[in-house]
Amino acid sequence: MIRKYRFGKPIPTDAVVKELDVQDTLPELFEADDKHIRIELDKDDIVYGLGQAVRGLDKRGYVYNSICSDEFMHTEDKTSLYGAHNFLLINSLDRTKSFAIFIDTPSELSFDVAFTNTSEINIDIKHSSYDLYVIKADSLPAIVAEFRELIGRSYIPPKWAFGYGQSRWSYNNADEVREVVRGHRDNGIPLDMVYLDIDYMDSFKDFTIDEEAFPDFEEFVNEMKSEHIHLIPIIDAGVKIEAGYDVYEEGVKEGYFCKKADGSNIICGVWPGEVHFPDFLNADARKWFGKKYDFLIDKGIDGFWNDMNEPAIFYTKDSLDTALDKMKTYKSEDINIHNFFTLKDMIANLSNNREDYKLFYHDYKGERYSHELVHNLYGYNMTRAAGEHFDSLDKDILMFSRASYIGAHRYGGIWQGDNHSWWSHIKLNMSMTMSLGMVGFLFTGADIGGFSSNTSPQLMLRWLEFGIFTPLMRNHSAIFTRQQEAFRFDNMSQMRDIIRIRYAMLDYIYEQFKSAVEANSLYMRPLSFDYPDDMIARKIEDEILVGDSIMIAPVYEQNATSRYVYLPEKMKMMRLSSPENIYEEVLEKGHHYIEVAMNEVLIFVKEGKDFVLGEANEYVD
Ligand code: MIG
Repeated sequence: MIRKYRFGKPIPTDAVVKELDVQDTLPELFEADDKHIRIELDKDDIVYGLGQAVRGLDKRGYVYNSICSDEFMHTEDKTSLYGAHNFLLINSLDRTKSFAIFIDTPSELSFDVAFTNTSEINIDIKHSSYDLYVIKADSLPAIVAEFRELIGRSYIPPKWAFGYGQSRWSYNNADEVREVVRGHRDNGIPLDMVYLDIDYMDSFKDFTIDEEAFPDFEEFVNEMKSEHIHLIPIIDAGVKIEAGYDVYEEGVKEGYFCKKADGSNIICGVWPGEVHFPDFLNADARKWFGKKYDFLIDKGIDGFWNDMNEPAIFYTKDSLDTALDKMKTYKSEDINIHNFFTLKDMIANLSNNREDYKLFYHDYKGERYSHELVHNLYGYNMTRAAGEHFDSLDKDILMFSRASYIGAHRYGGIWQGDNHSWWSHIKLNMSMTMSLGMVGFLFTGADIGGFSSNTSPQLMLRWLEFGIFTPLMRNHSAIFTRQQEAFRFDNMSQMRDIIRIRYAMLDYIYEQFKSAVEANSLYMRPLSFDYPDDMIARKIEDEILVGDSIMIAPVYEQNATSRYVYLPEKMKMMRLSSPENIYEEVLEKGHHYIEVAMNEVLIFVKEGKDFVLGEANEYVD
């Protein structure tokens, strides 16, 4: 049962797809007003939720901020990442008391989840006005299903998008891409996608191609198709300011860019240099931008990733000008330790400065809103621009994005952003994938091997051993880091065998993913969902149920060759080092300490459930 409460005059978000009557009596344990919600927690309550956020699966014990942020250091002290997913699911020991809440507001809010007070959740809604949904049902899966029904069906990508993808920021030309494809094909490493980062564009302009680096792009797309490779180009939010560039000129002419109070288009700095930001909240601008993807679709492209859409702002022209003027005054001053830091901070604070969100406006549903008030809807509506256009075509197109709000899950997936080549980020990938499913983002995955920092052969291998189960399976790394394509490592043949396991499981993964979408259930979920009365299973965060039949227990510690596994019921353990090398053993319910050699994956099959491996092809289609 879902109950809706309204505080103030909320700005619509289009997150939910169902109209509900507004109630007036809040449930027990709740206190709420325009700016604040307080919920009492029992000492044994587990608090799931928040989709994309740092720390473990149980969010209890920290404070999180819902404000879409270009955050490239996913350390434990961070309070926000790229998405705003205002959903909490309280798992109570007394099953009948479990419930979930969704706070629907496009502006910033903070969740103090038993951080200040150990037995309370305190939520501060910065700009007041919101819809509160309270969802009750008799089990965790039923609560999630009701919520997901409220927010609408999740996006399903084409089947080939469940294959393996290779990406890197700095595939600089067609020959480098060819080398990557050869490296996989020659070594029998399955591959379906190669991603193109901003390097393929002409001067980082959306919907252009660097003709020197990628001569005859259409022909190249075809060549790749003949190798069964889909090229997946990136699209950034900002549009370069450049006379003669059609996207820029049309946007200016039609008034589709975000404006300052004086009516001029705001000028910001991102990769292309100075840009304008399309007003994705404006339905006409959305339609216009969506059609622009045809430039690449007409050349045979059938997948995209949308980036920098929090939006990420390196600087605004105004703030940079002010800083440059201020710099001049420093020239005539003695620099001492105090003004040195003021100077240093002044430059550092130019990037992703929240004050800048007050400087521009959106034309949204017939009203003008300060960006600050609708910030969390920006990335969502960029995904929607693409998704709505793709829906109008008779083609299956892969789409995933960086920034998001609940609702965007109907138009595309998300990847988990700029993680690091750290062991702790395998763990973060595990918990985030489960939390994201709860809020509808079933199609998700992290940069396997880690985006920033240098990966190691072992980290890469272990990460793949988990990554073969995530819906989006993409190896991606940053420019200037160690090359991390599987074929570059001396343990390449082990990586190949692990990736081949993914392909042998492909039908299982695809079918289970689709049925999770249809049933509004979780493709990846914690044990507590299936074993609610098992007090040990309830607290376990590093074993994951994947689809109906299996449970996994990934290794995420350096040099570990064994790990603790709790079995909530008798299961068949499969220990695989390739689709052909499988050792099987039936293990009893209870505590186990299990060996997992560096090149092995553990899969536990539930009793009475089917799990069959198919053939491991080198590509899906
Ligand atoms: O400021 O396009 O998260 O995946 O490789 C960095 C370059 C911009 C951030 C994305 C990352 C991508 C990178 N982008």
